[in-house]
Amino acid sequence: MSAQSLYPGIYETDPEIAELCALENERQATSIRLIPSENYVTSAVLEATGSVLTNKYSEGYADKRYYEGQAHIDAIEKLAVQRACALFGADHANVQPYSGSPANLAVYTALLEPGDLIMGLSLPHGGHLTHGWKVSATGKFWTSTAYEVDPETHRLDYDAIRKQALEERPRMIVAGATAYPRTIDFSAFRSIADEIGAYFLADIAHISGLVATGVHPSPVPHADVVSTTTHKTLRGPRGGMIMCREEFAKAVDRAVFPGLQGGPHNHTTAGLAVALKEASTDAFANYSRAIVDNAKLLAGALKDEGFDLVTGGTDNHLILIDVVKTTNDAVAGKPFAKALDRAGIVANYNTVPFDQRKPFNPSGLRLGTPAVTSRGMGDVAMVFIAKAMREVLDNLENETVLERIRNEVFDLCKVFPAPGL
Ligand code: DSN
Repeated sequence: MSAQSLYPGIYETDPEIAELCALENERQATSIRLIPSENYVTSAVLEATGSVLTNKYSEGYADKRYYEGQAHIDAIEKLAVQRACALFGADHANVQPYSGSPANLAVYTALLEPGDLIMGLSLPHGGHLTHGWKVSATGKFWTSTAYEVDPETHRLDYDAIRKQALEERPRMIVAGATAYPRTIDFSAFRSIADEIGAYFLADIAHISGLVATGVHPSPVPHADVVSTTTHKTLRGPRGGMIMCREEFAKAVDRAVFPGLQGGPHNHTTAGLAVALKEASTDAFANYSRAIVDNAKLLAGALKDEGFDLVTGGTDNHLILIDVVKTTNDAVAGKPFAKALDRAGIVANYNTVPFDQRKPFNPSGLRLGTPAVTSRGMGDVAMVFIAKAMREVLDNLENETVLERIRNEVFDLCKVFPAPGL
């Protein structure tokens, strides 16, 4: 569709931006999106995020605002909070964080003193910048130490984490990951935190949709605080959310506003409320199960094609390929990701545990199934993807082969239209 028909309002004012939006729409419609942190929101979520709510300032919380005219905004935020608490079984939810990084910053601001020790999963082992990594503000304003995955299995080793925690005595232990393909045992983290009197934060950004539907065990009964983004497996708008026990509610709310943020993005809050309603349906529970089924199918098909997978497979939505190991050192993650992109398959290069290479040109490739599952793709598509990825790996510089695969991807995408586009 033309930019003019897709975005008539933008087109009238700014055809250049309308064209770029239309091109992005086309790219999302016609490529296989395997970045595990991305998804397609529904038209309902899109409408909410594009609504007039973007016009309103609402510093404060429902019934306690610093601006007038909040009748409808308060109702929307209350619904989002109620739906979050009901869906996750949480005492309290703050739906105002602008995204996952501000959410984590707010948790540390709420519960820690500057300089306190945070212990999170090492970034190159699958953690996140905001779990105390040194280049992040969370590693500058607080001190930090990182636990790693087991050198043999590449899985979390709870005995080793416990031993390190007893030695280093962090004030907060963080569980959660951006590149860990296995189930996380949140109760084990709770026991470790209890032994040393530490707070326990579970960052479920990647898996919150799976947690909401019981497809991954929930940290809510175990963690003091649970943070998440809202746009990954949860399939909501770009945003963040914090859930916590009642005893931490005031501190968390104060840290978000006025501690770190100004007015909440009300259009995002409305989109989140809609997404949380969608996530409470049977259809969404089926969708979550299908994400994991597809990930397991894709992992099996990739192994059949000779790919080396970190931990040998997956329990969740995410797969990490060791490209360097797969190719006996011939190809790294970045050139593979770039060739895949030219063939219409979009993933991202990523470190693998104990990577000998630098993060900007690492050994691995990270992929996931939330977005393709939103399109309704299943077993046949997963086998197609694995075979196509093998062909790309064997033909990195062969533009004729990449172009043929690009056309096959295009045809497959036509059979599985993406929601919201
Ligand atoms: N950028 C997100 C991801 O891709 O996992 C984490 O913040």
